[in-house]
Amino acid sequence: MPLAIQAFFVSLLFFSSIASAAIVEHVFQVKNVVVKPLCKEQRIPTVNGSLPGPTINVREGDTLVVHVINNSTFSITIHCPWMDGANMITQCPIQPRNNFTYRFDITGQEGTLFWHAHVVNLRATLHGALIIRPRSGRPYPFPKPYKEAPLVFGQWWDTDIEQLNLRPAPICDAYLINGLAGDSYPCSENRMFKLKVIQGKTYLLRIINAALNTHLFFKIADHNVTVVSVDAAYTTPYGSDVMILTPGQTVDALLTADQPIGMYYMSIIPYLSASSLAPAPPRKVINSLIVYKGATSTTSPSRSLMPSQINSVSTAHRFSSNITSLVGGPYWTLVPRHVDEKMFVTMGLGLEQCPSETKCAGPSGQRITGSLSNRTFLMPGTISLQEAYFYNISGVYTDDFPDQPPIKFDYANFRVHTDSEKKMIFPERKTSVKTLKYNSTVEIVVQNTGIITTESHPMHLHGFNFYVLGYGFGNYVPARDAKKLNLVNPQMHNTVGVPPGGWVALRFIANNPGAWIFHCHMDAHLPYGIIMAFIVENGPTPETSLQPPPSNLPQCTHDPTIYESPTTNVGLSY
Ligand SMILES: [Cu+2]
Repeated sequence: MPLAIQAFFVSLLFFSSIASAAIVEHVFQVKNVVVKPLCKEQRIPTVNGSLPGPTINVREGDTLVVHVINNSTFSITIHCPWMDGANMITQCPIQPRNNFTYRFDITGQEGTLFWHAHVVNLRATLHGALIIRPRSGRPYPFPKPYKEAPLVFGQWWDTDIEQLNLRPAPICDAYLINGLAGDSYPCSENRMFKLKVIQGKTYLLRIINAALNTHLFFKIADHNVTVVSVDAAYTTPYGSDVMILTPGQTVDALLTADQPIGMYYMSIIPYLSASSLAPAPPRKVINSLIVYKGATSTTSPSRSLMPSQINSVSTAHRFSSNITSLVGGPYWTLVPRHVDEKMFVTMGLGLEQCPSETKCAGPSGQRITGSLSNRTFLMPGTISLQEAYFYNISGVYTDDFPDQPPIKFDYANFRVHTDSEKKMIFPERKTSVKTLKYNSTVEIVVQNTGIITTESHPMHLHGFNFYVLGYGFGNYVPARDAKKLNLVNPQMHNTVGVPPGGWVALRFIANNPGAWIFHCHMDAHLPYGIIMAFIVENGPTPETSLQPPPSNLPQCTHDPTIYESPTTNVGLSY
């Protein structure tokens, strides 16, 4: 069975009528090639034969055109109202031997994003950097770096990619930095990414966590970095010796080569916040290298002391909660004070009945699932959500996603005392959406539950950036926590890690008409259904209304086996 690949570009934010500075055109040939990051050769799908895939360089104001030619055995899609690439949300995937051209106006955003195939197995190898620089003549809001370097973190399974369509995904075999496993793994000791630097110069690292399922700490031996942008939104310069990136997050940071001439490890290590549910990969440090000009290779590189399991949660929280937006910087906007829609959404794992004659790996022999406000999202089967909305086709979804979970309980310290609490373990399976008026301000408090286990879930919203007004541990208590929210300089994100057993408060303006999903960016959790969708109604003008789909929008094949689980679909995402 061919797998459906979905290429989608995360969060195309604001569509404006400003004339484009340039048209940047790329051809993405999706084709299978043989690679050998560890000891065995593996055949993997790639874009243009490289892992990671090609870096796209644009300037703010440009139009990006990506011709996707699907020469693989997989089906594909990419993302913009009709090009969001969210499989079965805005379109059906591009089938093998078919093509589709995506067009995006890159406006109102600068920094680093990444394009990727959107579902479990294919994003593993189909991803790359999307770098948006200021339009010509406009400086960065920080000192100009001497050079720039993308650092793309990936996760590697030393197996046939088609074997990865499993639920849940097996433990990975390695992590890669710019496609290389480095000296922590067999057969790859001498293949390590090396960044050559000149003492005294400053470099802009464009760091992307393209791993499917793992938050990663990143640290450079003996060097501090200054974070200047997260998720392509400028930050107040923030000095740190360590950073955390959830799957899907990006960080731009300045590194000054201010140490004695030598070699220094740049390392990542997984941050595993779940308390014991799934077997964890061995905690191993994965290395790349900074090599100063003039360094001799006879001395061994300096190592970083990576966060240990014990202090990981506090280290991750310190980094995430200290990032603030660059007030008055490019594209900075005031936080809207008036809120039209207030939502309190519980998020976490749950169970569903194990089908008869099947063995399920979850607690009590059941199958693990997940939910938002006790609803497990059921992907539409035969037509995308956006087409169902646009053509007014009934029976595809219900417009009843609730503003509150069905009951109040001790969310973070879940224990079953009552029958209704027991029901919280077995969420309802439904394709339900919340409809928003154009330009309404939405506040969402996402509350992590302790059902099954607490874990940091990186929640990602398509179509919008959101302000992160606050993070906390335990239950969100409005009377106590609402007044502590940061309405002055909250950082904008498209992906945010909800602390294990804690909460985040988000706000966004629904100014992009269409169907948009809000989901956990750990691909292993997509089939769990930790997803919901918004439908943003049209605004008052044609420019603020959802346009008809392009005539060549890929159609569904009506082969339900392709769509029954989002794990079979991948998106190129930015
Ligand atoms: Cu998750």
